[in-house]
This record gives sequence, C-alpha cells and structure tokens, in this order.
Amino acid sequence: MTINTIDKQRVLSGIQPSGNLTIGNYLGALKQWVVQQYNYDSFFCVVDLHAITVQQDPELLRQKTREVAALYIASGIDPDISTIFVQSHIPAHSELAWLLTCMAPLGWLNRMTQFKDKSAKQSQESIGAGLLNYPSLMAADILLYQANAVPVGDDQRQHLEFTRDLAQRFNHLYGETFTIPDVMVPQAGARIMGLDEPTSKMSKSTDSEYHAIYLLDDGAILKKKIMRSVTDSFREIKFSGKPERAGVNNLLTIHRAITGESSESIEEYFSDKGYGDLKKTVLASVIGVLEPLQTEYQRLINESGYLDNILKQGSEKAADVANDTLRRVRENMGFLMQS
Ligand code: AQP
Repeated sequence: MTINTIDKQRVLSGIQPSGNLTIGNYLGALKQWVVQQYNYDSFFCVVDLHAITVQQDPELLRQKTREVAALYIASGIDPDISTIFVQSHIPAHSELAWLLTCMAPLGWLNRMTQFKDKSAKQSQESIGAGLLNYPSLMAADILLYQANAVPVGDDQRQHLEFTRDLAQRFNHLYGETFTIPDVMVPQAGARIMGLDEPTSKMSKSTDSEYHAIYLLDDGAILKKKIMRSVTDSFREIKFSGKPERAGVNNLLTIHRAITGESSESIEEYFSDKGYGDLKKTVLASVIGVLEPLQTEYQRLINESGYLDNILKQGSEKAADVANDTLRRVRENMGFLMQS
C-alpha cells in the first residue's frame, strides 16, 4: 500500500553533523541525492538527533549542523526542488522514535553492526542507550515521511532492513500505517574506505589525520593525504576484493565513482602505469569535484540569512507531512486524541 497521494515517489535521507563530511558521504549519499531529486519528491535532513548518540560539543554541533546543510546545497541539492531541514526542528521525530523504541525487539537492536562497532570503541559505562536505539530513530525519520525509498551507502543497508521489519510489524499490529521503504544503494561509491586503513570504512568521526578526505580540505591537504594513502607491493592496478589489495581498490573505486567510467576502461588506462600515477590521477579527479563545491559552499555560507531561510521553509514543509503521519500513528496505537 502506498500512502503518498502525490504522483512522484518519495525519498528521505540524512547525514549526521558529527564531524567534517567526507568524500564517502559525498559518493555514497550526496551525489546520488542530487541526481534523484529530479525524479522523486525528496526530503533531506541534517540528523542532529542521531549525532548526539555519541557525545558532541554543543557549539560545534550547532556549527556543523549549518555546515552540513550548506554542503547539501553546495553539492547540488536544489532547495527549490528538495526539502532541506534539520531533524530536531521537527519534534515528531523524537516522539515517533519513542513509540517505535517501545516495540523494537532488543535482539534486533543488538544485532546491528554499527552498534557493535561503535560500542566496542567505548567502555560499557559510557555507552548511551541512544546508540543502541539509533535504528529506531532512523526508522522514525523514514516512516514519518512515508518514504518509498532511502538512498544510502552500503553501510546503512542493515538499518534499512530493520526499518522495513519494524514498519511491517507495526502495520500488522495496528493496521496499515506506514509505507514500506526500499533501500537504494549506488553501484559505484557504495563503500569508500579509509585512506590509512583501507579495510575500514572512511568515517567523519575517525581522528587519524590521514584517514579521510574531507569535502572542505584544501588542495595541499588533499595532496598530502592521497599521496600518503596505503597501497601494497603487488604493483598491479586492478579492482580487487582481496583485503591485501584494499588500498589500490579503494583509490580506483573513488576514481570510478567520481568519473563514472567503467572498471574495464580504468584498468586499461592504468595497465602501463605505476602507483604514483594512480595517486596523481585520483588527486586530480578529487580536486575536480571538490573545488567547485567549496567555492559554492563559501558563497552561500557567507550570504546572510540565506541558509536560515531555507531551513525554516524546509521545516515548515516537513512538519506538515510528519505531523500528519504522527497523528495517524497515535490514533492507531490507541492514544486518547485531544479534541
Ligand atoms: N565511507 C562511506 N562510503 C560510502 N557511503 C558512506 N556514508 C558514510 N560513510 C560512507 C553514507 O553517508 C550517509 C550519511 O552517513 P552518516 O553521517 O549519517 O552516518 P555514518 O554512515 O555513520 O557516516 P560516518 O561518516 O561514518 O559518520 P560517523 O563517523 O559520525 O559515524 C549514509 O547514507 C552513509 O551510507
């Protein structure tokens, strides 16, 4: 059953303002949002409520929230076409997250890879319950907007499956309420790995200096990071699933995701070249995509009132849809409705 009444199918996605956005966020998420906004009724939020599942500095969180919203637009999300908003501006997210938390089986939550990975980095005493409940909040984000599809990188696939299972469970218990969303993972760039440790996902909250390519890194820093990236001693430039070849594979993956060229033509191009050439070519393609993005970012972050206006308009539109769903959820669950 599709609850959307509009002609276009709807998508929803978001990024946490938990640090500097990486080329992984761009290639795994933003780049495909830009293309899809013309075909779908698109809602893109800055998921600040997710960011606080690990401790954030309040001033930095505020700053990064604006920065992420500006990067959405600088990457090509058109606020005249897509709805851009901040998650915490819509209280319905927190409320539905609680309602879903109450029916999310602990066994399902405990199986989530992201929870296992992130909690392994902290002591038992310092892990907040929000980290465990992160997937219920993500389910609330998606289900509030009756999204038909969710464009995410491969790392979020498990959370999407969780959302689908929870929505089905809810519909079974309380009657048809939510659209069951499909996952949409890009073919190239679905999982970009750390430059310094190519068997781990590139993440914005990893501290190591040479781990991530940030969207706002300048040319000199990009050069330093890419030229120092981990490769191997095989001297063969080919895509490969082998862990010992992960560094070269990652550089090739970044290049393919940016240029859209086929794997075959990339391998052919590098067949008579060395790792130094590979790094220089990847550097050029990264700079080619980041330079115009950074210019646009600087232009709009300095335009007084522009961003706040976009976020205000976005949250008004988002609230209409979210509150409508929440009203139906409350009614179906048996809460006493106010007259
Ligand atoms: N390395 C990646 N490769 C491909 N896609 C990625 N995404 C993130 N990293 C990669 C995609 O970006 C979107 C937003 O992610 P997020 O910030 O909400 O959460 P995350 O997946 O946990 O991203 P990070 O960078 O690893 O953040 P931290 O370090 O704060 O946890 C998602 O669509 C994701 O797939």
